[in-house]
Amino acid sequence: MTDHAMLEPPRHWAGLALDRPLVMGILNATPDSFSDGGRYPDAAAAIEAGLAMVAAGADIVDVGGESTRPGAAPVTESEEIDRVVPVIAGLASRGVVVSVDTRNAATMAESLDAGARIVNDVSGLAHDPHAAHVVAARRACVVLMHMRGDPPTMTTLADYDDVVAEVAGELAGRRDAAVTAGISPEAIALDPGIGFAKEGAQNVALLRGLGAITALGHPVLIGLSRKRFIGTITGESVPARRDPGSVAASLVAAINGAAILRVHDVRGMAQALAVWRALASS
Ligand code: HH2
Repeated sequence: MTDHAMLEPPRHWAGLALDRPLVMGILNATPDSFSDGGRYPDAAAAIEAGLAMVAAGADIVDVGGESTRPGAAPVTESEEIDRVVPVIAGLASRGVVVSVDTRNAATMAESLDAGARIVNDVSGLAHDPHAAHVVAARRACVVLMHMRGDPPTMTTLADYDDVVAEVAGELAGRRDAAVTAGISPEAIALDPGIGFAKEGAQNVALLRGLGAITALGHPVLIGLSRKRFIGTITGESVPARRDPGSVAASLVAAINGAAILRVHDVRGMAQALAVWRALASS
């Protein structure tokens, strides 16, 4: 880790300049995501929603077809492909930078062929043995997220002596595996996986200790939007009402070095970042 601590922060990722934090809008083409499942009746409605996110300030639209909340119903790869590929094709053909939120190699391949530029894998390319090859062969960018186990088992695996050091070490291991599989280091972003095999205080420790992850030399993505720990802090039990707290926590993550913020409330996040940058530079 000492070597990586000396790396310069990356300046570009996925063709986007990293001179300011990027906003990634969440577009769940799922019937059962924890806060916004079942919102779009068809691909056309989801494409409209993605374009509205770009108009509101999204730099990237993250399209997902499988909910990763604990207890979510599993989907087959072909169902997942049917959900995401028409949406990705529609957005990419209009010039939108699209990421696909999937753990499955076949979905990655079809999505990249439909115009997605980024694979966002909550398993850090560990779930599907073919995934790293698909990303490497297509020279795609990838977000490697930290998780332990899988969504059904992860809540039992939040056992850490030093959550910041262990998550940084395990992420470095996923990064090394990706590079060994032929993925360029410049294509890789890292994500500590807020809420995935982490309990409330562990999420807070990771956001405070983000420097240990940015020191690995890759752009860091933070996805905390509407998650349970925001509910614990604010007392808000309805996920869709947690946007103000989510924007505040994401802004703190940006101040602590996060390069990409994955949020539902794109307009609120873009405004918060614009105000912070204007005040910080005056
Ligand atoms: N969180 C979720 C899904 N994908 N990807 C990254 N890189 N980081 C995250 O923190 C992350 C993620 C879970 O949130 P959401 O997509 O809103 O819900 P669901 O999994 O129920 O679709």
